[in-house]
Amino acid sequence: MKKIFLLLVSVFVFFSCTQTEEKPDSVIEIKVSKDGYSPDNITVKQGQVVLFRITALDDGISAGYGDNVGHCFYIMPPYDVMVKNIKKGETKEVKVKMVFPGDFLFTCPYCSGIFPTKGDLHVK
Ligand SMILES: [Cu+2]
Repeated sequence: MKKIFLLLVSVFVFFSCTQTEEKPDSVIEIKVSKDGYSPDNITVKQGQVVLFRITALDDGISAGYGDNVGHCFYIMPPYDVMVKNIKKGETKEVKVKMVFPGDFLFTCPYCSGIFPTKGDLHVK
């Protein structure tokens, strides 16, 4: 039982260490709208700290889901980085340490079922 707890704690620490306050090595500007993300194909170097700056050009599905407005920038696990509620004209930032190599999807959980708000992130 104790082992399982320790495993869960270490998994949590492991996952949450991708978001960082370290100085970024590079900055990537992304626009998101009903037409999707631009760029929607991004390659970064493993081990670098990347500052993602995401600007919403529209409000997406807008007032459909209560407090959920605008678009999101969600990098799927193991990164599991979520930037929520980026409203039209707004820019939000997140710094991510690119610890895991491979190909990952980023998406907007609010509207990716309706609009092509999906992109590929390659960590090499
Ligand atoms: Cu969206």
